[in-house]
Amino acid sequence: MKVKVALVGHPNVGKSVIFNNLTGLNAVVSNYPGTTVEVYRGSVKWKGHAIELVDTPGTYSMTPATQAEGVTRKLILEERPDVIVHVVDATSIRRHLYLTLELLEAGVPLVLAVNQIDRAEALGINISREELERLLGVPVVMCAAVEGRGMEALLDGIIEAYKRGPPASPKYSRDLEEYLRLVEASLKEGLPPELRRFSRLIAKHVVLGDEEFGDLARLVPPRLRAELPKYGKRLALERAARADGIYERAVDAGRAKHLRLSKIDYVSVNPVFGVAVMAALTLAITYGLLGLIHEIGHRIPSALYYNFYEPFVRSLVEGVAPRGLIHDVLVGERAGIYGSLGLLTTGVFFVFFMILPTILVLYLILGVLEDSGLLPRIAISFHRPLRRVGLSGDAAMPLVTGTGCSIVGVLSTRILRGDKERIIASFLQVLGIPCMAQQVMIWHILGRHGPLYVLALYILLLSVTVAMGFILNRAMPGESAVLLLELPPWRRPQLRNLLKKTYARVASFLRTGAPLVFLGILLANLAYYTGAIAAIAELLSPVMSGLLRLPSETCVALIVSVLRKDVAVGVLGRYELTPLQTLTAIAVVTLSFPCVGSFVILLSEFGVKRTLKVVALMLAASLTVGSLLGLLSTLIA
Ligand SMILES: Nc1nc2c(ncn2[C@@H]2O[C@H](COP(=O)(O)OP(=O)(O)OP(=O)(O)O)[C@@H](O)[C@H]2O)c(=O)[nH]1
Ligand SMILES: [Mg+2]
Repeated sequence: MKVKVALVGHPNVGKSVIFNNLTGLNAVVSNYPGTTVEVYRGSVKWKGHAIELVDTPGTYSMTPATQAEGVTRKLILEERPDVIVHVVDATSIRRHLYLTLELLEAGVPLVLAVNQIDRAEALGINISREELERLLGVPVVMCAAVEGRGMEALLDGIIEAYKRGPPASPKYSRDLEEYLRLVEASLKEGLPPELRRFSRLIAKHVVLGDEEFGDLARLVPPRLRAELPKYGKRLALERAARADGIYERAVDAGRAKHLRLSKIDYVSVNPVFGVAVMAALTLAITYGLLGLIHEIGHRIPSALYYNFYEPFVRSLVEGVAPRGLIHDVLVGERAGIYGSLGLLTTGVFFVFFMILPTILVLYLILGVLEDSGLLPRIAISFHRPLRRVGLSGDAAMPLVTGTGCSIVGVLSTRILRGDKERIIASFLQVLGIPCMAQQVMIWHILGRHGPLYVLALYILLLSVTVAMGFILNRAMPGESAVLLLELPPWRRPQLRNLLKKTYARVASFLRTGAPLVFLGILLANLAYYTGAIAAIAELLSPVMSGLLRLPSETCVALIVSVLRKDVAVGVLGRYELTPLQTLTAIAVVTLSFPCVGSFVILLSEFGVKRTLKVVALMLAASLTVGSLLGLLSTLIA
């Protein structure tokens, strides 16, 4: 028998850990709300049943406030799972039971998975499984997913719920139930056939004033419609009271050690001190560590490359094709990383000897930050400054994710409330936050002139990003963002999870990024080989040398930047540029367009029109900054 099961629940409760445990797959797990923003699917065989599991983005209620939450509701309504597993956090179960009731009322077989009982036990919180089962009328399973505890019981619970069929919906007071019945009856005809099964649930959403079903409210006869707000309030209050009642009876947290804020929490959420400490910390992480890792991650791989790899490959290729197109494409016409642009020399060096070792370490560090619970605390202290640019502290997580790769970062903006905040957060990261691979290159190319230039570049990019944020915040209609971030508990990062996550991220770079690196290098190489570069350079010369004060030929970096910005920065290594020119070129490359990967994701998330606006703004920013730096070059010279 095939059983389709959806894992649903608040963010950060452990849905993805359960999903991974059961399916053996690797959905990303992190200790902050909003890790999962897309639906993941997997399957498991259990006692003769083929269970198809769906991991969903965390949602606080069945009335979505964010894109990510919308994904979950859509899944429930449109895919109609056979069983819903509601995963809750045992240490804060009171806050979750409202959603349990909502899910019960959806009329889909339900299992309650009370997860993280290891923490609840440590805190002295006692939860009666039997009492919860009795009060809710659905199977209840206690688990500690990180320890693999309760997974078999969960599978049994799923099968049992499936066999039992839809649970009884909780009954509210008589007149409310009667009102709901009338509203349901008036809507039923107007519902598309596939939604009729959810007519009671949808009636409740109409009563609650859910915008998504606003059109349906018009089907309600005027006499009833006038009472919608009154009964909406009643429904919410009665549901909350019911949830509280269940909690009081099933949970004993009387002698629990309170989940107190630790000292560091006070520091990190303090508006003045917090920002200062956290800003320093953030800068230290991005700047200091990158510099340090550059040293360590660079020396050994470089030695290996120059002493063993390069001579070997070059002699091999020269034995087969001593010169000509094939020779130049594979190992470049000249020796040296930046002179050659060969696929087997420059390409392999960039990907395997330079970017790979560094991002490996950086992703490990990012993983520790994510899993410890530190990052969301940083996010909170950034709430006030971020408000100035139309964002909230919630946007800090997608922005941090964007320092890895903005493809992932833009997707993460789905956890934000409101379109305005989503667009600004996406735009700012494709504009001013270089991806990890590009940062590695920046250290190589600009770092040659000294770390101060790298710092200057970061400050410049930050200023442009902030300025753009100010402008967008003023120019775009929409309310200012509110902070609703939930602080996750402090946790000791688990090595296994760190390694898995890092592996997945690095593998994703190798799968989707690396081929583009090679393509970019090939493109640049052919541009030189065929002489096309001279023609393009002449065409672009008024901008390149006139405005930006760069050798016209560096336009190849701009062209390649459409594919990969790390390669674009790398190509600059070929030229004899002054430090200021290098800085100018990198700033222009960074600011000018999104790379092809980010472009595609912007298109799919925001559509053609808004994406083109983003590109136009980026070009404008890049030309402005480039010309100012060009002017500075002239003044200095
Ligand atoms: N102590 C403990 N930690 C757990 C348990 N289950 C999950 N965690 C931790 O809780 C955090 C969140 O886990 P995820 O699986 O990413 O949570 P999620 O529900 O998928 O969260 P979103 O994707 O944001 O909706 C991670 O740091 C996990 O290691 C558990 O049973 N015990
Ligand atoms: Mg998840």
